[in-house]
Amino acid sequence: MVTEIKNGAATVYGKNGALHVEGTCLVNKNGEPVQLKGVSTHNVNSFPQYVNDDAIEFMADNWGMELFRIAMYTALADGDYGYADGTDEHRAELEEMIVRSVKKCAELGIYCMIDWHILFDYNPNMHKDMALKFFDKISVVLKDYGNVIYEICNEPNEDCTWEEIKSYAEEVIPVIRKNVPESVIVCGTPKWSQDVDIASKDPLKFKNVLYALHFYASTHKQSLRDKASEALANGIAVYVTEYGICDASGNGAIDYDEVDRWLAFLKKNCISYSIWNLSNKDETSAMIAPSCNKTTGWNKEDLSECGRWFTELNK
Ligand code: IDC
Repeated sequence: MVTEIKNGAATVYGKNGALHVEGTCLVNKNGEPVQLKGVSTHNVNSFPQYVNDDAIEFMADNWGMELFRIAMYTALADGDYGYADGTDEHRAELEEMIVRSVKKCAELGIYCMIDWHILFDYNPNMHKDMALKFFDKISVVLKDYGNVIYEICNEPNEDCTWEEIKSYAEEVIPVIRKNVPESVIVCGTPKWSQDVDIASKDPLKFKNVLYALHFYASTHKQSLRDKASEALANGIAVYVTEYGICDASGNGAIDYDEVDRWLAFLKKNCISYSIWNLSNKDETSAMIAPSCNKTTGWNKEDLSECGRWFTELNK
């Protein structure tokens, strides 16, 4: 089902197979720690053109992309409806996009993350019924794809508490696990997925779960790494499903020194990470230059500063 060899060499999936969590680490089929280098789309309602087979293949072959994260906003954002507040027709298109992408990633031997991207809907319980239906439906269709990671709520925020997130997760996780018992699942944490320390004091009672930690290097620094260290010391596994090298608005200046500190921290703790974002929006975090309309096959000149940094990044 998933390609293990491509062009004569083992793919990232071929080397690692279906993943699971041991202690604070995401590990491969042999129990060895893995650290996946991922790329996150922007909101796929707004930038669907980048979710195409050629682009996925291009990034896997040329950018060292090992995981493709599909950021599916659930509620209205930037003028575009999300999965939960859009139409049935729109939902069907998004589901088709996800299934197609997972299959393409499988064919390339890379991983794919399905991100239920709550943001303006700051409490996952707001669209819980829709989430339960979505994850049930999609996990049945994708049950034989061991390269899928489920991210059940991107960034709870405002006054949403860990107790509220936990109760949501306790309903959503069993729905996925009924269809895919060994699935790897990432759960968001309070305050835009920063309060992993709070989650670690009252963790979920499921195996193969990681907790989302999001950082934007010009905004989030040592104090956020301290929270992550506390969470790890308390025994939970952390996944940086999204990060930026600029500030938390997705724009502003790049802080390379802080980025280096973060990457060293992630490496030391074997934490996987996906960069925000694959689009040509006129903002620092977008990897494609605003003037470039190509949707695959980008040259160096087609990329923004962030895009060039990422494509030259070696683990
Ligand atoms: C930002 C986008 C920006 C968009 C905004 C609202 O970069 O173009 O206008 O969302 O849709 C997050 C979120 C992610 C944000 C990103 C940067 O998960 O959706 O994207 N960010 O602000 N958390 C922290 C930062």
